[in-house]
Amino acid sequence: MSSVLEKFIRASNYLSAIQIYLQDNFLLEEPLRPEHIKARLLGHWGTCPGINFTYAHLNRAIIAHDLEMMFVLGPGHGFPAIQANLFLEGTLSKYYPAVPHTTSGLAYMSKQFSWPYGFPSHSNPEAPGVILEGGELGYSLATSYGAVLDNPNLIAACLVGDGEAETGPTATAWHLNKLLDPAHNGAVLPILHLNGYKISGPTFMGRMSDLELHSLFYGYGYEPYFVDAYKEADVHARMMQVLDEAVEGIRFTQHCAREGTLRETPRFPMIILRTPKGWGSIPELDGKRITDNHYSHQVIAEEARHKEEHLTALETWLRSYNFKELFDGEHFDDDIQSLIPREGRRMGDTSHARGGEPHYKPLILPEISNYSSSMTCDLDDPICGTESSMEKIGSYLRDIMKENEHSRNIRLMSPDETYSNKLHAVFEHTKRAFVWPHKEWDRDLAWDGRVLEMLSEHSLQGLLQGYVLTGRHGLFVSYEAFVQIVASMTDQYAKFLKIARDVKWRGTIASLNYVLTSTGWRQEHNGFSHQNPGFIDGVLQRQGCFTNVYFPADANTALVAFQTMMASTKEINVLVCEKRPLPVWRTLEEAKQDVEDGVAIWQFASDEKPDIVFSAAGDYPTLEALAAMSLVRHHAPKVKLRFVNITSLSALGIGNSQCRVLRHDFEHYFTEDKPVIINFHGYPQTIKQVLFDYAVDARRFTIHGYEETGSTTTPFDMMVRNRVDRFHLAMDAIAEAVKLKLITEKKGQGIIALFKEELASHRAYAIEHGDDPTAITNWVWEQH
Ligand SMILES: Cc1ncc(C[n+]2csc(CCOP(=O)(O)OP(=O)(O)O)c2C)c(N)n1
Ligand SMILES: [Mg+2]
Repeated sequence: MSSVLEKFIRASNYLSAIQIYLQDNFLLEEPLRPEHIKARLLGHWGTCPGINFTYAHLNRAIIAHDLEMMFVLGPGHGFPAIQANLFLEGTLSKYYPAVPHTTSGLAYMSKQFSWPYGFPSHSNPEAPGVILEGGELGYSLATSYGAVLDNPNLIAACLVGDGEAETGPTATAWHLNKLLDPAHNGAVLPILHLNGYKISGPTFMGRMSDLELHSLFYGYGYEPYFVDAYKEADVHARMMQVLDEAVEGIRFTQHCAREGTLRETPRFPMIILRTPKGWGSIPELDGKRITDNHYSHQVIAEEARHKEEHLTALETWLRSYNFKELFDGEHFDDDIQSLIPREGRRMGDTSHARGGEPHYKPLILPEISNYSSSMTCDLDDPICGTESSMEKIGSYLRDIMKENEHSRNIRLMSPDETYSNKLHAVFEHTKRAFVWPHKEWDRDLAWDGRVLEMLSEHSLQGLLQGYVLTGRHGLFVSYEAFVQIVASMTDQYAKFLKIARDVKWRGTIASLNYVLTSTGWRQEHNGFSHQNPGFIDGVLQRQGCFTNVYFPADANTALVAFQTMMASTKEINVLVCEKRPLPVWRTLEEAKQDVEDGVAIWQFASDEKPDIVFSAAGDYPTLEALAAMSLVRHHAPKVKLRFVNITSLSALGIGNSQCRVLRHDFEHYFTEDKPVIINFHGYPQTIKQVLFDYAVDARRFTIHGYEETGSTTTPFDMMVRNRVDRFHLAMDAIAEAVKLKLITEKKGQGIIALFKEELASHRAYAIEHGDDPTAITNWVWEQH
């Protein structure tokens, strides 16, 4: 068997290498000449031999044990190796008929690699079997754990680079075994690839001894198996033995868990694979050690087009694979063919990586009319008590989980905040997954729980990506300020999604949904560090109509927006709402319309033919804007006002990406020429950039928002300091009324002086009593 594996790996190494170098003479039928070499040599060689070694051995194990396996590659720069294996197993030809399993296909694949308008240099959504680009390193392990959740028969073989293993996200993801109940989930087989180097130096783990590594990973709860290409007389025999034992170990643990006889903490295997970086290529060049050194990371013999010595080294290396012996121009050697798993079992062709049927099923979503706020009032009286958006979402989520229990296809990810973010209703139905020892006094823990809590936003994001990309549903609930930790992961996911949306054979997947709560406006008790609305900016920067940010003003609207997000597909959605009870302004029917349109004139607060328009996005900003309107109406009753609520923004502007265009013209809401005072949940710049495409005369817009001013203070003072409070907004309106000659300058100055006094007395009260005056906290809307 070793010789069979050796042939397969020889073929995949050759196919990987020629992608990086050759634009002609692909089978080396002639002596290698400079013109056969690409003008720009772009790609990464060093990692490929270890990937090829692993892939071939996994193929053998798949066939021997009839495994349902997917391959998740951490160092996505090793894409030539992935592509070579997709070619060998026939998957590339299946998805890309332009690349037949012949010399012409091989030539096409080689030439088009890292070529303008050809194949990218890194793993990418256009490649079958891929659910992670691995351009930004660190996410393979968490993504793999996400993929195997609720997929009891799936094994995700995850190759982690030793450089990648130095990243924070990877370091924390080793702990994800503690969330994985073997009775109901599949398994991750981590393969830590110690090729000893990253781009330009040694890796820490590469220089750790076997004892140190064993202690570390045993401590994390794994059973480490070593495969050391430096030491083994027959490294293939060793890898086969290790893989067989690993598969048996996984199956035994799963079997015991599934028949109810597993009593102790499960311990899954992992493989620590030591290989020389650039294994089997050019030993030395220009007096430098290339193989088994960081110099093999990218392109080696990079001057092959210009320097005789490099060309010769390259040719000697490529010919060392003796590819002709393995491929006759039409067919691969029988031994190679024998290592290709049967249809349906090939890693590149795994249905799990495609979304759609049979893995994706839309959620059964309960009818939201059952969750209407306890309305005691009719439409003329819009204040129908107060309610917490998050508690309402919690009840709804509990029922979604109930309704879909038989499908086991929804998960909640939260960094230790399910209770504090008021989603505790879900614990009436499910628990928090926790497989390591429990204490009697622990609450809401179970081996099998739909809620995944871990104080690692990176791990949760990776889990969610893996879960969603394999056809299931989930949401990530976070403190608003700390979701920034994964902003870059979200960007990377958005890039993947942008391309994946246009790949025909990628089926439906659910949207990636975030709920951001414990928002900055009510983090006055935790202070400045907890005040950061910046995550939405990155999301709104994503070009294309697949990102939405919802700012529900009340609990009814939050519920409608939440349902919309959970029903949507192939998008990234962010819902921003507070967890404390706030006034309910909208009936469910109105809320539905607001969410559908993304923007609405709230009639109950609006006059005919307004002189000034107030607008707000967000729950507290809406409350303050409405309170400001009351102040203006009280002090300057002749000034006519309108209130426009902005329920969502997308990369396209106001409204969600489903709307694409507003139901009415921009001017229908914001008038043609009246002053508009906007109170925004996030940074004022965010709304300014959105307005750029609409507003002909930007000078009529005044924007209030988070001005990066915060501290430990009272809730109202938090808003005053950022000028999003009712008095600052009302002062702006009074100043506008003076400019419009609706009130005299003297009257205006008098009102503004009064508001300033109010602010000063509020401040004095807060300093004396440590709280806001009840006139502020108990304010309710009175219909004018
Ligand atoms: C988060 C992140 N930081 C930096 C880089 C730049 N980079 C690309 S490859 C690489 C080295 C990777 O080393 P390793 O994981 O050991 O991969 P391999 O040796 O298998 O090529 C680095 C630092 C990156 N891609 N992602
Ligand atoms: Mg490495």
